[in-house]
Amino acid sequence: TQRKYRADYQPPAYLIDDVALDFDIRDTGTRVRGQYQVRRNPDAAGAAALQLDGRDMQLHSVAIDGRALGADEYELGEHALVIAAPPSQFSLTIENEIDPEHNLALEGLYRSGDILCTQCEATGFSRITYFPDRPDVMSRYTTRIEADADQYPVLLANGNCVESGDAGAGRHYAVFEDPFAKPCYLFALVAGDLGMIRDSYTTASGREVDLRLYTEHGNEDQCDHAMASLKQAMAWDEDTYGLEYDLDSYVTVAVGSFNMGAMENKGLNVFNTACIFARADTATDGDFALVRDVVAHEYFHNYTGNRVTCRDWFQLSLKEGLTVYREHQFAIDQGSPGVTRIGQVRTIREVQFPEDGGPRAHPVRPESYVEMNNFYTITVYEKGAEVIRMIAQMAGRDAFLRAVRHYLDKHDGQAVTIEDFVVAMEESTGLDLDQFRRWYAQAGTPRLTLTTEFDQNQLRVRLTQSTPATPDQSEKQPFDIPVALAMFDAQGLPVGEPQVLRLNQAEQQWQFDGFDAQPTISALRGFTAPVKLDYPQSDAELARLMAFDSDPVSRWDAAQALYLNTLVADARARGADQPPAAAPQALFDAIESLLATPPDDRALLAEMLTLPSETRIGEQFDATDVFAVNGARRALKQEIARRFTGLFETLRDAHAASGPYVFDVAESGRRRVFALALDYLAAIDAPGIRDHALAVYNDADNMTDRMAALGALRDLTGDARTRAMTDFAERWADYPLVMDKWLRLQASTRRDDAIAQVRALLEDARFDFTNPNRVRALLGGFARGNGEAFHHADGQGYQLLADEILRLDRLNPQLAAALAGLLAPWRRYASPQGTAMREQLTRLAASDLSANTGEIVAAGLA
Ligand code: DPP
Ligand code: ZN
Repeated sequence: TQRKYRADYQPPAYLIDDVALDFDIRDTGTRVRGQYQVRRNPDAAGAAALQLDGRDMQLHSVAIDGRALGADEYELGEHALVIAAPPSQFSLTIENEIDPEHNLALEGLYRSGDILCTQCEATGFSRITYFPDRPDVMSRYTTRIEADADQYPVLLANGNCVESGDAGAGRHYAVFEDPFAKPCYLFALVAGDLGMIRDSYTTASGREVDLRLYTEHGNEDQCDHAMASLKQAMAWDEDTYGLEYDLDSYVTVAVGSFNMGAMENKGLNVFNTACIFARADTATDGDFALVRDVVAHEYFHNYTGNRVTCRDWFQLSLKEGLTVYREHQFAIDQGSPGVTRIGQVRTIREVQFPEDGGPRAHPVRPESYVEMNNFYTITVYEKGAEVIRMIAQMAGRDAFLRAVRHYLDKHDGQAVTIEDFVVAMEESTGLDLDQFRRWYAQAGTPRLTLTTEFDQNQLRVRLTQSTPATPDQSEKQPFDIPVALAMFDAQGLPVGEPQVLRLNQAEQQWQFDGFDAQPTISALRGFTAPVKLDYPQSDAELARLMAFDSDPVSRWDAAQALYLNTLVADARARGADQPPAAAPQALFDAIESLLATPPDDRALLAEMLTLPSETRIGEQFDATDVFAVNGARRALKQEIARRFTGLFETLRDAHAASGPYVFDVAESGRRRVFALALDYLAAIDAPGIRDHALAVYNDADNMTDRMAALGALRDLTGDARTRAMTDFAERWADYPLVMDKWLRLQASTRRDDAIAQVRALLEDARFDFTNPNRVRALLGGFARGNGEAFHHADGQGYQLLADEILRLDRLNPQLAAALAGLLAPWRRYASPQGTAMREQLTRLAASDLSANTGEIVAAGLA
């Protein structure tokens, strides 16, 4: 495998206008016959060889215009079939055989339970047949599927079913035509014995769209929320962007084994069941929101991704950044905008910033890769969405929506680049995005400092920026950064209008006049840019913003800063073996007044009372001392719980369920406060909390409250925990996704023998190494959710993870590589942890690794 560079892009030498695929599905293997109408690309210069990508399959024949080629007329390698000098226009026929039954990589055609399904993005199509597996070759597809009628009563492919019938010998067939030209990564095929729910949607212009959602029989009653979400998303895209669905049917299939969350194949989405199933008793509020947002995300891809797609994979953020942004706005419009935005900000800070500050830092538009699957990252997706959000903020809402329409109209049916998108934005909005483009090109999180001077009724605000070096980029140019700012007086009343400062040099200064007294500044309000802001504010100022700031994100952020001041000081003291640093009275006063006059939005209250995560605290250090950080966080949580025990009990009782489960903003906010109160009380093992939590567990009519109870009991010893956990495992034994919650809880339980516990679960019949959801629940739950065991000083947690990465890499390299990413940022950890992590990376590097995992390990060791 070779490293590919963005700068090396060449247009395809040949284009394929029409593709006819024929799948003959048998127990012993699937035969694929592809017929392609090929022509020389008039825009391509240079060599005229036709390169067809393909791997892990058996080639039967190659024919040009009906004439079979001899083995000396093409070159067959491990990853490609090359025809040196074909005619300038011809019909190419390829016959080959694949083995979906043994495809555990979950790319190409594979089996998930009773279902045969495909996953082609990024380059899975070349595991189905020989084809130019690149998104800038767009073709119209006709797909014929033939299979056993009993085993596979349902046959599906992209587009409209134009023919179906009996194929003799107990077999049947169906033919599909997709009228839209598409890249092969959007191809999909499904065959199985499936249950279905059905609905319909009438578009703004009055067209009727048939909506179907398939899943294995018996799960239909977990699909209603996904279907309702799809209709919400369709309406939202019409109302917001004026975009109407363009086919007669929209089909979704949920499968249990899937590497990603979901896939936006044209007209035939394939989803991980984890992003479809949601029933009150099996799914939490968080699951309901996830399903809603992923369903919307894949739907939004129909325009931003499918109608206008990427020229090459370096441009992935063209479709993902924009679609995540659209998904974010959709989620915000579903209610509780502030809290929804807080969740987005948390993801950037807790997941994207660590990536951007670690060995895998890369620009939103990467310059090179070995394995594309390693670049479906939080940077390409979420930072990419923040970049779009900055453009939208600079343009203003209506101008931005118009600009997106201009982009889609201009490039409809094309495979384009991020540069094309930015040009379209400039053309339509009139913005000058010349310097702004650096957000796509430079990796790393800009660090801003803000300082003020107040003198004679005049305020001077000084901002500086600098961006640390990242792999392959030592020098950084200044970014163009919108920094929103508001000011408040001592009573918390706004002074003047909120401003958006545009910081585009290394250092800039602004002057504001006419103050009676020095105002309190609320900076980077709403998180207007994905940057770290260093602006030391006094506890009193933070408490004031926490109480009065009109922006909920800023109120929450002020609370976070107040907590962080204490937590960082305490972690620093603990790391240096000094006595713990105590929290200031201002912090407890702020909590007290928050509890006395809580915001109407209950979810905001819960957010404001939640301490920054260990990751966020760790981010404040060059090298994290995990135990000092965990110790500081636990101590502050317990101190808050001790001081406010009575108030938390009141809060809990006032927020207990009083009727049947409903998923909406008010009710899920109430449940969050309830769970938070339980969690604080459990942190000090408050009298009666165990029995109370067990009663909540037993009486709940929904999974959100059940998980709140289990979460509270998780680290407590004794009978209540055992009874609840045992009941849970019995009750949900037949629900794999619910059992993932159980695996995750077990793996994240703080106990001395946590590692032995995880090793035992790896052998448990309820675990399945070939299923990515199980692996993420158990190993992800352990490595991300059980810091003290994973980072145990003896290094056994790292060794366990490395053992499993090696085992998994032979089955599912994509998933193994994702797990290896947990060891790669070893430099971010103080020793002995950092050194022990590196040892496991070195051990991995000495093994025979897949290209996927090899790339991650090499980056970690570089
Ligand atoms: N399925 C993934 C997503 O929608 C990759 N396209 O983001
Ligand atoms: Zn996407």
